[in-house]
Amino acid sequence: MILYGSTTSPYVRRIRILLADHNYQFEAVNVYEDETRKRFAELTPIKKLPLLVDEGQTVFDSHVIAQYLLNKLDLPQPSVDELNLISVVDAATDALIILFMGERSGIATDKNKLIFKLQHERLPDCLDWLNEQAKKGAFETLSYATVALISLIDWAEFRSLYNFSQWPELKQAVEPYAQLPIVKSSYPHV
Ligand SMILES: N[C@@H](CCC(=O)N[C@@H](CS)C(=O)NCC(=O)O)C(=O)O
Repeated sequence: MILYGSTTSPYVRRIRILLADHNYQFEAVNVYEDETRKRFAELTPIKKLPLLVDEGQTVFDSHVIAQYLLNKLDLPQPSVDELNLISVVDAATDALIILFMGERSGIATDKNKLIFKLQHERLPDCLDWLNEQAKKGAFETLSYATVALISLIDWAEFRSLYNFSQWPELKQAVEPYAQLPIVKSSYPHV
């Protein structure tokens, strides 16, 4: 099993945590480097990380990879409520990726541009909703939704993209997992 990824991507980290106790090969790919992207394009037209190749089966997208692995490892599939949590974490993660890419492209990412305005509005709305779910105990086990939340918060803080202090229950929800070996060893780094 080969996981193509990076040591910073929040989507890749979800899969690394899911595969914590399993044998696999990790292939680091810098998708923003032209030559590497060209070679990566031979494996995937999407050219996004993560990508999994297992016994000749190529799997695109972290969600499909997660589903594939849960099946393969005989683990329970997430409930609709859990999938909703994941969708909202995704929306916040994607919003921050868009802002990050805007900054990396040298574009002002303030609310004067519709694309960035939408992300600036979406982020607090998603975090408010997740914070309410956290109060109801939604992240009390290390489910895949919790893994997604950990990956989002750590990545956003690592990249200095967002301050989560307005959402204390979210910070508290991920705190109990911070010292787990796989959570520590997969913490984003360049
Ligand atoms: N929906 C995708 C999102 C993956 C994603 O956005 N990956 C980023 C890294 S965090 C990427 O590869 N970006 C490269 C690009 O946009 O060209 C998934 O869940 O796998």
